[in-house]
Amino acid sequence: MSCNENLVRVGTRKSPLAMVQTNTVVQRLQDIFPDKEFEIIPMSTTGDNILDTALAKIGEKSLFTKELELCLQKGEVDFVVHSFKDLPTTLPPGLVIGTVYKRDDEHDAVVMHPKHKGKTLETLPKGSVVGTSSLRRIAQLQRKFPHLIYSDIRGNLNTRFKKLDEGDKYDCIVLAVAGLERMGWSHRIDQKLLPNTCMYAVSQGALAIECRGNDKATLQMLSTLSDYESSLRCVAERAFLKTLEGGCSVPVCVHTEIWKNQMYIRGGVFSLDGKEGYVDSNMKDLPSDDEPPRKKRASMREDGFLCVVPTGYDPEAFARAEEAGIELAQKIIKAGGGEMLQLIKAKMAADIIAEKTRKEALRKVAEASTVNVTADACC
Ligand code: DPM
Repeated sequence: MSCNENLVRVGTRKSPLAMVQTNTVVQRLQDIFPDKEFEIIPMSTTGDNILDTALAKIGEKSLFTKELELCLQKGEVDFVVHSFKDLPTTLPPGLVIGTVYKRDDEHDAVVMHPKHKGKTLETLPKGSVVGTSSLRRIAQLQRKFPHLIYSDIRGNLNTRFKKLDEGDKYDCIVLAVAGLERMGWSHRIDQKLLPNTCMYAVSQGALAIECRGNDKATLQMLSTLSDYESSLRCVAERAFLKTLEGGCSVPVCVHTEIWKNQMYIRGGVFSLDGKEGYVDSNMKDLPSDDEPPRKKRASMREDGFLCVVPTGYDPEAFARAEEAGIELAQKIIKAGGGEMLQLIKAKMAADIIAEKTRKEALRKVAEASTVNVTADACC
């Protein structure tokens, strides 16, 4: 905490989408706590700086979050606002998700090049190019739309729109509806992809607010924003991902709903070429008021509920959501997904090493040519 008791410092990425998200959260808090003063501190992250490499080949889990988390651990900021889907399932020691902010539309959407306005993935001509660097989207869409070509696209949302509209490389791009809506670009959505076509990413559309686990004042302030259904769905989805991935990014997709008092989760994992895949579902009763009295759960594990603090809610509901996700992952692993995941992890590790070797070679070539230039200049 700073010397000014009323000052709250908020960390965020610098990208326009991250700034919009952080401003929304800060505005809500400012309305609830008019005496507080909020200072927003924007930062660049590794993911923002490396633009020439596909995300999966960078080989770093906390691409969009590491620098922000360091500031949080050092006490330079009081909380950080993240797109929840960019946050790894394991947090650094001492950090927690103080609040899951109400989830926006969790689906993906197709944005067409202006020349294809009104078309859908079904009606795009054969050989049209779909821009996305999400292995999850490629794996699912390739199966449904084998007549299309899938090509990597990087950069923030603004850059991607520019690449789509001003070039002739891409016929359409696929993006999260939530990001498009927050940026005021809903009018560019040509097709929304529902889970029967393309299941979404774990915690897509939700915002996570991360803070220090021992910072009671911040936790209390953040608890005013938390959303029960969004929290439970994200806990179930993240438990599913964590059980599957074991420390490596793999193409995983999900679909969750809470009906009456039941948690429903469907999810899948795909091979990198999208040819092999395992999809299954699970249901779990959530605690209800008329339930017979039960024993309290034994003490909470350090990373219980995927580091989401259940402030104000029944922790039993969080525990059951977590179990729903873990059980689904175990079903999929047992059905054969486990072996496929081992292969994916080996392939990804090899790709990461190859990419590092390529960059190192390029660096050496660049170094050698600088040396030559200097030598020439001497002569
Ligand atoms: C992650 C993925 C992407 C982002 C992978 C995935 C998309 C990468 C790409 C984990 N993070 O979804 O399978 O399209 O090349 C990201 C976006 C948002 C948060 C943008 C987007 C905004 C929506 C939200 C990037 N992270 O997916 O269009 O709050 O969920």
